[in-house]
Amino acid sequence: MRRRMGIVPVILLISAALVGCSGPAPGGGPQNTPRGDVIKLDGVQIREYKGEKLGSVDDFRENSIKGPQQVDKETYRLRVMGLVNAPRDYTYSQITSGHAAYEKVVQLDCVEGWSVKVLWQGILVSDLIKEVGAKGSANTVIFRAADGYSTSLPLSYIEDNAILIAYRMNGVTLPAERGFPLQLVAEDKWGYKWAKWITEIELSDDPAYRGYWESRGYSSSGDRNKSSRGD
Ligand SMILES: Nc1nc2c(c(=O)[nH]1)N[C@H]1C(S)=C(S)[C@@H](COP(=O)(O)O)O[C@H]1N2
Ligand SMILES: [Mo]
Repeated sequence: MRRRMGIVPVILLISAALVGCSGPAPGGGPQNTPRGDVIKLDGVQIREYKGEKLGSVDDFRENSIKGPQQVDKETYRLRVMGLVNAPRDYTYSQITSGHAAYEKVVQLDCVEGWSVKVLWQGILVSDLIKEVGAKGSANTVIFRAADGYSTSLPLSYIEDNAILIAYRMNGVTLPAERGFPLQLVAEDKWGYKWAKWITEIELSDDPAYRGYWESRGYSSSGDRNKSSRGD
């Protein structure tokens, strides 16, 4: 399951899209994309998985509300709190080394009309929730991020679909542009549910909570087989 890369002394410089932020659609500003910016990776990406071709780290468009966040691995903490028995702060290595690792090929679809499918590697959000012990009244999981972004999903969706919080994609550590240290792999949901740079997971009893794009008119369910507007 787990792919250990060790320390790879090669730094791959890959060109990436540099995109203006805060457009009118989730991640949807004008794409003036002056290519030529680079994303540094700590290894060579896996580009095929069980016979299926994968997209690349630099196929995603960087159009986050405040641009890429630089999170310090040493001081980083992931707080899991809210309606739980024992709130906890996790260090980066407690997340990446202290839990069972899983991997899945999942496609992210942004409402702007672009999609990328890659291999995500990480841990189950529900494993963290088990550790802190959700109270019976908890039914909603709110994700907050280093840039002030937030989004939420039903607790049942997180548990029933073995939803991952990823620290690697295509076998390399998530770069800052892709949400280092952690991005939610919200499969079957529009891209705006895929919180990057996650710093806090709150267990809540408020299914009506609306995150950044949800409070700006985007669907709270965020199902990618439905319109991204409404509900
Ligand atoms: N913290 C944070 N997470 C975020 C966003 C953001 O602005 N801030 N944008 C979302 C949107 S709209 C999309 S489509 C995906 C895109 O991921 P990418 O920027 O890696 O392409 O991130 C999502 N996660
Ligand atoms: Mo998006």
